Amino acid sequence: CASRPSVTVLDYGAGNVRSLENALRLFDCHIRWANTASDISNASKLIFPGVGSFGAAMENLHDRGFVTALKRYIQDDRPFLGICLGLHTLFEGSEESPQIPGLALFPGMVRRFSVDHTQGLAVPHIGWNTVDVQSPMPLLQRDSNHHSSPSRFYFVHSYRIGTDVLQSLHNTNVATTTHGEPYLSILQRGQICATQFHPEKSGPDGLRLIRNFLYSGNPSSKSTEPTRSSTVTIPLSSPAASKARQSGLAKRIVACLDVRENDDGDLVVTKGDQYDVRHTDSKQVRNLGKPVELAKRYFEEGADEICFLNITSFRGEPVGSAPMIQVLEHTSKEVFVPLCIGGGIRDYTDRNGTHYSALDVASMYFRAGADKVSLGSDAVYAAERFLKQGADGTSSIERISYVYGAQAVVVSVDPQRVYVENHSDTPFTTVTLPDGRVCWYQCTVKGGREGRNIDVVQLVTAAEKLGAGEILLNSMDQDGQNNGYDLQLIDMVRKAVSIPVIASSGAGKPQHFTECFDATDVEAALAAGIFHRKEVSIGDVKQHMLEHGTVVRISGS
Ligand code: 1PR
Repeated sequence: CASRPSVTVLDYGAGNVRSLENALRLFDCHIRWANTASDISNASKLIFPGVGSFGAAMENLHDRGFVTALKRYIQDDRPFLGICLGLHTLFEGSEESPQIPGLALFPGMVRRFSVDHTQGLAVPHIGWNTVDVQSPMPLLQRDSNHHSSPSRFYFVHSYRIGTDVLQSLHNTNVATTTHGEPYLSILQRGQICATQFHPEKSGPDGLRLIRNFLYSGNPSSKSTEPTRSSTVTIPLSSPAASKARQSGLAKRIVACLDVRENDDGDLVVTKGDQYDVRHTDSKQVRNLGKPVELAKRYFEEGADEICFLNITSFRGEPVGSAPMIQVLEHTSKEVFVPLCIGGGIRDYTDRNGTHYSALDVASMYFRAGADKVSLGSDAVYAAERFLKQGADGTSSIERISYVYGAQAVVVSVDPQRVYVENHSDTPFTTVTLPDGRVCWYQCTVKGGREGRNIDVVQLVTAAEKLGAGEILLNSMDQDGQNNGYDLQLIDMVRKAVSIPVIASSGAGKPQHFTECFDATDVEAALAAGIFHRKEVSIGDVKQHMLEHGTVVRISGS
């Protein structure tokens, strides 16, 4: 029908465009995929979702003969939305790939953040941040103005368009975001729009921006407001609430779903107690629900990220019967916040003798809707090799990071405490626990079943050097204990790397989250058991964060 918008998506195959496709389907959009240059020339609206590295994106555009048609389309001021790299490639070039020029439709270079964790500013910049709109921005139009929280969008990048470039942008509307320094987060000149953040992963605020782009020019047929996540109810006038709504990067709350087959062969969400997922009496695998249903509930409750961990994949073939592929495909249809998938991402050969590299496995997950992949055991092996012989470009971390970008690679750490009498009893990095005991943290593989001769600091520093973009820091000792996070472990890791850290294991009540953020300044905190057992909701945690004055994303309000 006439009012049904038609849009062409320029997919160059290096990232997760499934969530963009799913977002477009929400608005009853007619989607075309650009396969030839004429598909671009004939587009009525064009979206360029860019994930991965600048060089890979530009090389792909050249290889497919898209550059001339794309430049012509934009120079003719036709409806265009660039996302993340789709913004960067509009400029002259990027420090990320210095030898490869961009489209040079706007003056200036994209540069790496000049901040680091010593200022409490991890790079990549991952998470939910606000935008400071400097001039009218139809893209951000809201249906009603009663909203109380600033819109927050999901950013995941290490390179940005800084103030040096902003000053040379004429007759262009801009919005900026600050991560230690202000940088360009929305550009709009005529019908050319581009965002540094991922609107397709930014919940209701992001879906609203996509809708505004689709219906720009015929607002009369604009579809309804996108799905609203539940919001916490707290008097907005309270000093704490107004502080928590301040601009800047919010602390992320991640819901984690440990997934495995139970003894009847059904894929269930389970939960370990110090990594033991079987009930003490019945020995049955704990069954706390179905993966897609729980993920949807957590999205609606306001989770900032969903993490699936396929916890027995080290045994069989991680992608053999592809159960997790289907979980991702179904989840990404209705969950519009970042999805991380871990478990079994490594080189392997299936029962027919077909070889899959870790990059092949990761690519299957990205195509199915994952935004990040998490490496556990394989990251330990990669770190052990790195400590022995340095980096040689062959590790799974290096190979996935090169193609999809550091921000797409998470290293999941499964440490167990090893107690010693004195700090001098071991060469590994030790801490003193609140009860006075001294321990170091041994890395394990195979779901905690095998201890390795490497400690957590060695693993996370090697992982960062190999190109990982984030650390998921579990604790076997605290897993499922509900008495709080291992603050000594988390603080030690936070200080050891400059990439974001997600604290995991042990949350029992909302106060444990703010205790962790206050004591360690990590970017995110993860929980599983209290959410699955409905002892605490994500809304409860965010309400407490608001009252505590911790910067938090309140979605949809
Ligand atoms: O080694 O690359 O195949 O990855 C395996 C992945 O599965 C790793 O990320 C590893 O952490 C995870 N895993 C393996 N076995 C288990 C187990 O529980 N038996 N899950 C497991 C580890 C960590 C969190 C957990 C938090 C929060 N679970 O998922 O939920 O501790 O729980 P809580 O809030 O209830 O305390 P590879």
